[in-house]
Amino acid sequence: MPLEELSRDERLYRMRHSAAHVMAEAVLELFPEAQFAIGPPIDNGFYYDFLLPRALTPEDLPEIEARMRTRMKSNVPFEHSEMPRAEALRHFAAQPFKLELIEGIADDTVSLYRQGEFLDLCEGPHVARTGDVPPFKLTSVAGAYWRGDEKRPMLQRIYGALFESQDELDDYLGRLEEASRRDHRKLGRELELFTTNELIGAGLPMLLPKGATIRRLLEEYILEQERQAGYQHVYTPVLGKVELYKTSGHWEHYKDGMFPPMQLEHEELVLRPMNCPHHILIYQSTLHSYRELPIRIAELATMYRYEKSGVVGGLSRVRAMTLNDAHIFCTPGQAKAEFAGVMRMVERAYRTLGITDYAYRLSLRDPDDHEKYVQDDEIWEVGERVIREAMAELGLPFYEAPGEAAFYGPKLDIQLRDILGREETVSTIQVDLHLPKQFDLAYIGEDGAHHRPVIIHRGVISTMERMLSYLIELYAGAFPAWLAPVQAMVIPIADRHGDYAHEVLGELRTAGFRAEVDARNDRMNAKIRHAQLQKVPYMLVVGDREQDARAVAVRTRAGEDLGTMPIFQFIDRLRDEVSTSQDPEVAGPDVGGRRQSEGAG
Ligand code: TSB
Ligand code: ZN
Repeated sequence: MPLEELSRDERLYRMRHSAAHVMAEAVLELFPEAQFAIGPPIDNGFYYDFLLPRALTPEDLPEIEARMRTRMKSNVPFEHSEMPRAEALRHFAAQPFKLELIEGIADDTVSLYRQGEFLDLCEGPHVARTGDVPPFKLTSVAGAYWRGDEKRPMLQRIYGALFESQDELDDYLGRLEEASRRDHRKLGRELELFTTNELIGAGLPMLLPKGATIRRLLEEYILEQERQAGYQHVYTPVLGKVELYKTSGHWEHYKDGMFPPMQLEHEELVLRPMNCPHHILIYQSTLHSYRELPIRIAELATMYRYEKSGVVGGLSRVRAMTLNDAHIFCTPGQAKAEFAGVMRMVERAYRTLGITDYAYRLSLRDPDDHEKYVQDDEIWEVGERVIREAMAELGLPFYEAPGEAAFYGPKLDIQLRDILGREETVSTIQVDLHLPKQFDLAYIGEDGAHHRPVIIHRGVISTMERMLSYLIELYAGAFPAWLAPVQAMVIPIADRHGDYAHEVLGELRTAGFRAEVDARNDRMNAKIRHAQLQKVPYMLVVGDREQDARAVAVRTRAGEDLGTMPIFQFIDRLRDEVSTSQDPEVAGPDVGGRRQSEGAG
């Protein structure tokens, strides 16, 4: 079928897939001893995995690209053929990955595609000729395990971007560049927010003082929101006996996500992968009447998950994490209203944090996956109904994702999108009828009999780690004043202004602000530049005139000159800005220069 008659997605699929083949041909030309694995089309482009005699550097990419362009100019056809298995095994004798793929094919013949001299194992489809491949660019190289299995060889994956028009490609490459400018791992280093150490291990980052300040502010914010909404905060240990997780079902359904147990005298302990069992046992420690419900047990709770080493990195996916967690124990009749209450807290938090690009996802079980999900149709049906009805009443749109539920029940996940449109689950609200059964939970109803409560699990601002990573990228490190680790940098013009600079610092700190003095022996302009690079919202320059007038000359990190003002006036201004950002509802839109949002789904 001619390309024009296909849908855009089908065209791009063929073009990207074809580009991957051409790339494999070019790489094999450059490294005749290379072993090649698989090369599918993906969102925005394509990749191919190789085992190469040396590590590629970014400088290799233009060379590979040039060879690809030569192949495309030659405009040879992509030709489909079938080959008997035995012959294919001979043809790919020097290509162990291909041999493994052929072993996995049940048919007597295998499907192949050829362009020029290059033959690849492939089901197709492709474009007609190599000249039909539109504008592309090789963008990066990353490590990837063969078949995603960390016990198998680590290969080098070359990524390419490919679109139908140069404009689309340029637009994407621009966003890619912006994404790397905002990369929280890079900014985390530059702005001294967090660090990692091999001696500690993968997925176990440490927050430096500045990152810790932001985390503390997030924690204070959410704890206060929860207090106002009637949550009760507890502290519970990060360990529990294996029996606890056997009772909850984690042992059966979530073991792959847990650290192995520790044998201790007569006990076997595990690091908890979730906090629910602890909160459940707190609920169960006394008998509750329907009059007390809902009971909302909350904790900034640390938990540990065994995430594969290949997927951890930075702060967004870690092995030790602290969740803004709560478990709401309520009657079945209260579940919908509690769900809606959580949703309102999420929306308010997003407005305060400036988060606008997100979608709602109803995460359902995969009915065929008996290992991952508890088998009890009623649990799933009731939970799902609560979420659907609550979302309908709230008038919020959502999409559905089978196979993304928790093992104990369906979830409403809030999917945040980054600048490249990549989604990540941040907030989550889950309706659970399974754990109440497992722990035989009860409350005394109006009729004096025992009834089973429902549990709503929820994380509003998610794990501190994931939220921090998201916010670093959202703001490209330039946090709004209320979240900035250093809100103002006092810059003395000369040594003789040092004492006054420290007086200003004292005033700011007494007023509750986070400030520093840049007392380094450097020129004023260099210090301003340094504070700008550190993304400090305000720079307060002090010289003779400011000292005499007990004033500060205020500049913003954006380069704006706000003029000279008395110290107390600056303090008032900052106080206003901070309080309006933390309570956007009261302030109304566009106060204090913050970005305001209406959080559309
Ligand atoms: C909400 N038991 C529930 C809780 O009561 C629970 O643990 N749900 S969860 O498994 O979905 O995790 C809650 C949130 O933690 C997720 O929505 C996600 O935003 C965040 N999270 C999960 N795994 C990681 C990880 N490896 N690193 C950072 N954050 C994570
Ligand atoms: Zn939970």
